[in-house]
Amino acid sequence: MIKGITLVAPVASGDVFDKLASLFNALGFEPGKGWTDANGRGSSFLVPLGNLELVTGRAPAVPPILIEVTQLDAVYEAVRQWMIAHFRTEEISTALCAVAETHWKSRLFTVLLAPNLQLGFWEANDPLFGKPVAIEGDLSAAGKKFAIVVARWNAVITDRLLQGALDALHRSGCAKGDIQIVRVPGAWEIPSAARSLAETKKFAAIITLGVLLRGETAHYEAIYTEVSRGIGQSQQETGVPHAFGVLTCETLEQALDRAGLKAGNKGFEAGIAAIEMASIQTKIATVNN
Ligand code: DLZ
Repeated sequence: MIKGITLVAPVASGDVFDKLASLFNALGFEPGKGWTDANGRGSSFLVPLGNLELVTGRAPAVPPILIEVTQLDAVYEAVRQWMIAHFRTEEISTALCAVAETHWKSRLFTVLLAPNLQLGFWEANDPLFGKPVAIEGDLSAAGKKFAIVVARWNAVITDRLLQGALDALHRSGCAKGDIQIVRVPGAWEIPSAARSLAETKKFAAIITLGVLLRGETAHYEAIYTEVSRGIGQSQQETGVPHAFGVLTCETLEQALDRAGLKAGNKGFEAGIAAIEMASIQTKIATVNN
């Protein structure tokens, strides 16, 4: 199955290589694995979407590496500032082209960062073009407060879920001081703590994390039903989004797989869901009738 696409861009010298890595980090690219061996180095930068575009006939006059962004003017300014720090003034005027309209309903600017390494940054004039109009949540957690309720029972797994949820919040811009973690004895106690937190109205969303193991939990079905009902009810009655990260598994191994081994980290997924729902709530609240 296809997993992703990698464009390999040779860079002439180690010095330029380091400078470019600093620029891409500053622009907010997520760092990939990278490598070093006796013959060279590689730095990789991850983006949320890849797009392999085959072209026939006259190729459009754009660099082979095109980076789609939001807030093109802010990206232009960030690149310009970076170039002021790393290039001579006369070099900048030829390497960095101004933002201009394209013939494909978008705006674009190009920058020649090194010989054979020209990038184009672009933004569609209508980002919703071709998409049904819908309210969608942003994945930015900056400036919002989140609460995490995590059960101590099966802590070897819930600790991993907690790390996943924190990873999601931090990577999305949430400040450390804006996260309130509450540890409760077991899954049974999650709903009441979640509700108390939600009722304070201080949090944009609540993330609930726990693990119920069928083989080891007496009245498993009854407990699970109550926990999920309680979390759902708290969400509905307080209007504060609650992300559901309570695992229900047959075995410990299955739970470990869902806490960062073979099947992703459900804590991370709950964190992302909370961030998205917090944003959706804000947008819905500002919809004009
Ligand atoms: C008692 C119990 C059992 C048997 N199993 C679990 C479990 O698998 N996961 C979990 O989070 N908690 C479990 N608990 C603890 C209860 O959730 C609760 O904390 C205690 O019954 C005290 O009210």
